[in-house]
Amino acid sequence: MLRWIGAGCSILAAVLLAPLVPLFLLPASYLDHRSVHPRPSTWTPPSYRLPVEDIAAYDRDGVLILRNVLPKELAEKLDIAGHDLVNSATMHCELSKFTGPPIFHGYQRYCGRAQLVHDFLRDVLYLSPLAHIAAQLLKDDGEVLRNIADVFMSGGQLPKRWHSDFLAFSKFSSARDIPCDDGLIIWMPLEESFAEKNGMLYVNGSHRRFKNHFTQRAWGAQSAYGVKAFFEYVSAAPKEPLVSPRMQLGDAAIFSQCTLHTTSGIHKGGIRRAYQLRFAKNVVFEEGSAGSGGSVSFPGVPQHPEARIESPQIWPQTLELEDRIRARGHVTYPATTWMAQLASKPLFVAATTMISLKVALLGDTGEA
Ligand SMILES: O=C(O)CCC(=O)C(=O)O
Repeated sequence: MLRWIGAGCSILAAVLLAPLVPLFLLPASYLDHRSVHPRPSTWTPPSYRLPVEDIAAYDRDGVLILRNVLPKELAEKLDIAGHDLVNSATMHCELSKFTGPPIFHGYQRYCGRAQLVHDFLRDVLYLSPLAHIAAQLLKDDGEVLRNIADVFMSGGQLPKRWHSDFLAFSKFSSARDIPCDDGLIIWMPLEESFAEKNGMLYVNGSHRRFKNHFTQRAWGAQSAYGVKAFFEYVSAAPKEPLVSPRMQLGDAAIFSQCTLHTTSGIHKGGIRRAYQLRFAKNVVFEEGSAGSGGSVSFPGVPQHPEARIESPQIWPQTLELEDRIRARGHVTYPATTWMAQLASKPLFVAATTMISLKVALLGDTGEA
């Protein structure tokens, strides 16, 4: 009997994973626009001293909009990379969609760890002052920061879906007391972005309310790490006052890992492209960190055999070993490594494949 159930599950998994097969045949990375990894090793990204008022505003609101923060040359590179990612698909980008939260399958292109496969995005990470800005907002610019993730996303009608990125950060933390101040997201539009064009909405002050909710009540901080309690909170939490910024290429919205946010869900034509960098301090990679305790566990991109290069140390300086690997060029994983990575979480991948098919057939209307 058990053998029959096992065989049935394998056939079901194979059928569900079959739509992914063409993705393994795509090119590995983006070869049209190349640049070299910054030298020397180790490398410290440029400085950008934030006024104390900006730091105070970020602490108070959980979101800070910086205008024109990317140097012109890097803004141009970001735009070029964005066109490359929209115009062509790679194995890395297409498969990374199946290793992250399924709420983004309505996006026409989703690329996790995109800086590994496009040099111009790597340049935005290493050559911009964003790491220094993150270090000041995370309270101490002497502390070690890792770029725990970077994501490129684009699409037309993008679904509205309130959430915070807390559970994605919890995978990289051993703390269980909701360390909102340990991680932040830097979100950058690649063209003008505003509410009517899938612009982002942020709930002002929601980072503090999130922490208070889970630490000051009987159920305790630990419950914030469970998907169910987390999304119950998100759905019941007030969605005001709203910050709905009009932004353009070169600007950045910086928000706490605990800040509630969403795309507006309003679409008046054209696609919207955005790139984001996530920085965290006190990063741990061990199994058994808060997020991997059964609460939320995405497969993630495969891991480089020599170093944690998918989440590189950027501040106060890079690491020689990681620089050495990046200096060799794009970091790509063979199809067999991707297959093994996806096979490590077959139920997750089967579920996310089904969601992806459903979204492709029926669209994704998101929340009202
Ligand atoms: O860029 C977007 O449309 C959504 C980004 C977002 O909500 C996230 O990455 O958590």
